[in-house]
Amino acid sequence: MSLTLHFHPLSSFCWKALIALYENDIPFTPILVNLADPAERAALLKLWPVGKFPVLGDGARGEAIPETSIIIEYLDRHYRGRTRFIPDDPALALQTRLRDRFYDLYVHLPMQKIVGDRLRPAEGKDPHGVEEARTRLRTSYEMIERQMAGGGWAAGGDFSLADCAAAPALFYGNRGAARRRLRQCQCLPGAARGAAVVCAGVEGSRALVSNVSKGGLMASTDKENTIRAIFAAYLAGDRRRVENSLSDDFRFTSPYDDGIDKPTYFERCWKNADWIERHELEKIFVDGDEAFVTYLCVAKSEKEGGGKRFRNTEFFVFDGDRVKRIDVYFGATYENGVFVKQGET
Ligand SMILES: N[C@@H](CCC(=O)N[C@@H](CS)C(=O)NCC(=O)O)C(=O)O
Repeated sequence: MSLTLHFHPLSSFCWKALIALYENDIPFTPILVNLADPAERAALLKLWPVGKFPVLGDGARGEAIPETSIIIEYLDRHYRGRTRFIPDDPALALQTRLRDRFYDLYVHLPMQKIVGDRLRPAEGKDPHGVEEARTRLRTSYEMIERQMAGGGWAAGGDFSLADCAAAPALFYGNRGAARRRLRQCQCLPGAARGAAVVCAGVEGSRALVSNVSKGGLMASTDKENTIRAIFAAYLAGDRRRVENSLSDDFRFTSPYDDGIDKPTYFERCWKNADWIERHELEKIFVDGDEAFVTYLCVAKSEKEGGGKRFRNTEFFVFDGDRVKRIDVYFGATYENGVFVKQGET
């Protein structure tokens, strides 16, 4: 089998395709596409001139398949596994496709509109479009609340294409149905649960799933999401996204940096993050415009100092949707589980 998935780890539509691949344990090679890189963008446009990911490549059949719903139906047809994404029954199949369209068009896209607008610079915001998206989402959530009142999956009896669409779309939601839906994912046996964990894990966000499923204020979740998005963007080398999340009068303080400004921060601190395996965001406490984050940073084992782990705490101050201050407090360092005293690394 020679499947490739052209994707980006921050793309929620890519999670939809990943859920289907993991759900049925279909082997594939992930190809990370950095749209800021002209060569990588050109390669994606060659596969799908619309320029959206994910795109599934199938070397064995010589095909490139865009659009998540089509990718998942393609997998269901050509790489069938224990879970059927589209039921054989024609009426159920229609219902499944309808729910898939519903989650993509009326939950996922408005959610992206709202989240995307937060990352835009002040002069590029679209309040009218965001208001429309909020209205659309409200209607959709009400429909989901009604539909999910009796439990079950997004299109009825079994996990399907509709659930692959629903999970990333609801991931950012903070409403009853979303919470129930995520809780339900966490209680699943076997493969489908794996799929739900993939949805949460792609961005290293299992904690967010449990926070969302515990409820919490929308405003806190928004700030929390911004913090998570900044960490994920840092790891993905997405400088533009980080820049857009920081206010122009941003200040950064650490044991090495005394209140440095935004340009100095990028000059000094914007390093290649390819030595980092992951940030495990262990705790995020949001209180109004302020937040504390404690995380474990794990280095890639093949890099110099491999396997190194250390824990930092960062204090965030927000100005509206953007971060205007970060203070970093360094924590303990461990190598192979053994405490390493400062000054010895
Ligand atoms: N309808 C498409 C939507 C895909 C989509 O919107 N992908 C986003 C990432 S979540 C994308 O490619 N954004 C890059 C861009 O628009 O330039 C699908 O289901 O695959």
